[in-house]
Amino acid sequence: MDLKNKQVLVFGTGLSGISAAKLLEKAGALPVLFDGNKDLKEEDIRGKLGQSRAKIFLGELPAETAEQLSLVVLSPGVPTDLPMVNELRSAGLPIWGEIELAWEYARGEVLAVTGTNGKTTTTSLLGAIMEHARESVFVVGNIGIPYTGIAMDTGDNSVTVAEISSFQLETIEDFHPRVSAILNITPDHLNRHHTMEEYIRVKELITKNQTAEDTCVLNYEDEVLRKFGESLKCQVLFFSSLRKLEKGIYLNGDMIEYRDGVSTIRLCSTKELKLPGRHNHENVMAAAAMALASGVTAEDICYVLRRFTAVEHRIEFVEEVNGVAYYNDSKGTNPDAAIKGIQAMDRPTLLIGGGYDKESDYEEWIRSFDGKVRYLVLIGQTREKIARTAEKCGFHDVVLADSFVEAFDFCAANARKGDAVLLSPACASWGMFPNYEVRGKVFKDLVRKLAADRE
Ligand code: UMA
Repeated sequence: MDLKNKQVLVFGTGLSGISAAKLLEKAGALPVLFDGNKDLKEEDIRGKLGQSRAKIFLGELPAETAEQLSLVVLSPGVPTDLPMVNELRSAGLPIWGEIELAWEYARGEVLAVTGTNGKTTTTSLLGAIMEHARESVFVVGNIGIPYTGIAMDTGDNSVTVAEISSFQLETIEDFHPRVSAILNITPDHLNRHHTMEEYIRVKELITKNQTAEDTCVLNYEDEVLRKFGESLKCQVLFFSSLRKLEKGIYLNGDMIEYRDGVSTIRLCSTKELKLPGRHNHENVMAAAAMALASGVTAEDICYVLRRFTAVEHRIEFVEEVNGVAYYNDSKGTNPDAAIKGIQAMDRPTLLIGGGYDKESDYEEWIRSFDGKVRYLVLIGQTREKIARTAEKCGFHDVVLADSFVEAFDFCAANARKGDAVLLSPACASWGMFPNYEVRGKVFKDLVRKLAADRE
């Protein structure tokens, strides 16, 4: 689409919106930034934009401005069924997201990762493998680096490794990864997608434009994905942590093996990895499968697998203070991710949970405590809902805290030598923090302050 001198609405002025507006300006378009939050300050937004001709509207978009638009670019956090978005769509405007906008200007090969959990670890690991094996590599997307920010810097030899959320997939049109992966699909973001069927449909959109020359990597142990694999036009590479596959990548005891249907290549042992837990072994297999599909040698893949360490905020060991180990799993933003957080603990745990309500069901999470949780300390909008579920499941050691600091202080005061304190909230941070990264950083700062005070 030729956007020269065209007015393009950028909906949302967060990370995504600012980056999209900058790209549009470089492309010669005239961005019109809009944010529903009327309390934002125009000068703050201008400060982030730098030199810019962009118009900015907060709270309301004048009808005469809407009439002059040629395209709408939604930030991922903006629901696609918002009344204002529906009106713009009904007026005949194409509704893109940041991924589609970036794709319009990007070159080279894209390797795209989605799934409910494990996306960030898999994307970072795959990024590290590609950086080891190829010259021009970019790691972008939901990971916190907008794809639009680097799209124009990519060349024909570039590889872009992208973490793509369901929010971002909803608005793709022509986005076409050479290799895609869907790691797993468990309930999340149901307040946005409304039904599980719709959430699955959106996740599967990652393969929408893939052809027989492309590859999709899928988790064989996820029934929905196993079935989905049968319907795909592109090549499918399965991974499994539970069984040997005739074709695909799997665990044979501790050994990660790849079988192309004829011969078997032994990659490396899980004992050599620095990423703990079965879920991480699945992430490793998915990243290795994607790298193999894009032509990286097994030797190069293994070199990186043996050296790669955990991603920040994902079951991240912070420090031991007075014999208590503190873990930051702020990225445990849904029950399934938080189950992996508690499963990774090997000692009595004081668990901080709760936050923004995404209409999740917390029963399975509480049932996964397995006698390990000494106290569940709850914060945020969901605290009463989770406390009721805990009660129903027969788990009574629940404490309600009025603030994040209060929750932390309770844990620090009540943890015994040999315990763990784990922040793994099963909820998004919104309402208390701008994002999970800030929540994790606040937690780590509190741990470090505690350590300094005890010295
Ligand atoms: N806004 C409106 N109306 C709305 C909703 C939001 O005007 O109905 C405005 C807000 O007032 C705010 C702006 O939109 O000013 C925020 O936009 P955003 O929520 O899309 O956030 P960004 O800062 O632009 O970050 C987005 C992603 N955020 C979300 O998907 C919620 C980031 O993913 C992503 O890293 C970034 O773009 C770059 O691509 C974060 C995330 O939480 C990590 N993702 C979810 C997750 O991982 O579970 C999907």
